[in-house]
Formats: sequence, structure tokens, C-alpha cells
Amino acid sequence: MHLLQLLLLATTVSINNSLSFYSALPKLSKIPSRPILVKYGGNAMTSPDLAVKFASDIRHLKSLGFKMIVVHGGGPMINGLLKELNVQSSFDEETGVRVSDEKVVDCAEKALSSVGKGLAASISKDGVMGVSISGRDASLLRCVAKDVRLGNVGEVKEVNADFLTKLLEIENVVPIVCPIGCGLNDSDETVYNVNADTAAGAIAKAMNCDLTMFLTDIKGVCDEDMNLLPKLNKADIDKLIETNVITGGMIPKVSYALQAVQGDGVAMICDGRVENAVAREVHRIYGEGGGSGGGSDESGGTIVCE
Ligand code: X2W
Repeated sequence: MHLLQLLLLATTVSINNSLSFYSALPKLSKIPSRPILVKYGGNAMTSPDLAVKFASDIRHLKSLGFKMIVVHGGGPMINGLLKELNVQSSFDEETGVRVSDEKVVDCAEKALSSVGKGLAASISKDGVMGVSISGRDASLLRCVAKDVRLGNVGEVKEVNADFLTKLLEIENVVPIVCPIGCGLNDSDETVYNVNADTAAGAIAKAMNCDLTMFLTDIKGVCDEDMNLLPKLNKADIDKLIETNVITGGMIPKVSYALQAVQGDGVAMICDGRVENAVAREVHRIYGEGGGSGGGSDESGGTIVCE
């Protein structure tokens, strides 16, 4: 068999595999008119195979009519560039964010921009158009400094939701947002490094998302014995923080998840190491017998609601 025939065969097998995978998922009973936001963290990006499946899930859901928004991180990629360029940086113990002087922000912007362009390219197939935009474009993420001790780390004060809404109105476009922000006022020309969970929470709130998924590298929010907690509301979360069950980096994640669900939407903290996690969960939540208040034991993560 010629190389070209082999390649064609491999492509056909892979297309058929993904078609049969999606057709085996629960049938959808509704497609929300409000957007779905997926926060794709750097730690969930490490396997090329998972990354291909992530892009395929986004295309699949977009083609079904879901309004998809991706907000990406890239912490490990920023670490790599900082090391390569010999730029020193550290993480603040209290908040978990990267202390960011101008040089660090410059590296973060370069590394994140490259991650965003790569994601846009892998999503842009079969008619779907992934468009990578920085939070500085169209003043999408207007920020102030979170704390002078942290340098130019941005706290998002305003989101240009009109611009994102217009992008979503263009057929087949999936906005892919890079968490770099601009100043709150036009006179503030500071470039801000924004934690990607912070950016996702703020965008989800401003866009009134129906579902916000935080893909990470653990199975979800767990108890002391590492059992998954399938569904949590604000009162549960407050109690779990008070009793030191939810600690460290999970505290900001659950607070951004809660920020994202103001209203009747839901958020989900789930394991990005699971193949096709995005499509599986969306089909489960919007599938027959599901519903956005769902969250059964079959869940691949923790549902967070008000
Ligand atoms: C983050 C931005 C990237 C990020 C950073 O510099 O690492 C701050 O900490 P992950 O992969 O989602 O962690 N910014 C201020 O959040 O990426």
C-alpha cells in the first residue's frame, strides 16, 4: 500500500472513531442559548493526544449549536520561557499567583499568545474557526493591579461582553481568550498578567454563561480521603473551607467557579486528563435525564451551583 493510501486510511479510521465516540454519548435534550465557557489550564494541555481530543470536542459542540468560549492558561509554558530567557519569577504563597514585573509579564504574554495561536489552529478545522484573542484586544479584560506586592497582576474590573457577544454571533467562530489584560482607564497603559481562572470567572459572569468548565489536573474537589465531591453549593463550599477540607490552590478555583454561576448557571471543576472530558460532561449535563442542575455520581468532576 502506498504512503498516501495509508494516510487516507488512518484519517478515515480516526474520523470514524470520533464519529462513533460522539454518537455513543447521551442524546442531547436541549442546547442552551447562553454560552458555555471552558477554561483550559496549562496542566491539562500536556498530552498531545488529549489536546487533539479537546479541540475535536470544541468543534463537535460548536457544530451542534453550542456557543463555545475557550479561556486558556499556560502556566507550564510561561515557566519554560522564563527559564529559557533566564528571567526570575516566583509565586505568591498566599494567592498562588505569579509575582509579575514588566519582564515577567512580557514573557507571560509571549508564551500565552503562542499557546492561544496553537489552540486556534487545532480547533480551526471542518469549518469551525477558532480565533485567538488577547484580553488586551478590544479592551476585553480591563484590569487594576490586584495588590502592589504582586506587581502587574491584574484583577479584572470590566469585561467587554459586547465584543465577545458579537464574535459569538459570527457563524462558526469560537473565541479563544488569552488571560492578559489592559488598564481600566485608557490612560493606564500597563499590561497585566491575569490568572486564567480569574479571567474565566470574570468572563463567565459577564457573559452570563450557562455552564463554565474548569479543566484541571485533578478529578475535582475531593474530601480528606480523596473521594470526589460530586455537587457543591456556596454553603457547602464555605463549610469545607472553614474545616480545611478545601485548601490551597483549590480555594481560588472554587471561588471563581462560584463567581461564574451567579444566577442559575452551573460551573464544573473537572479532570482535563480524561479523554474527551468536555464532550462527555456537556452531553451528560444537557443529555436526556440530565439538566444543568444535574451532577450524579457518573460525573467526571464537581458541579458547583449557588
Ligand atoms: C498566570 C497566567 C497563566 C495561567 C501565570 O503567570 O502563570 C498569574 O498567575 P494556568 O495554566 O491556568 O495556571 N498568571 C497572575 O493562569 O495558566
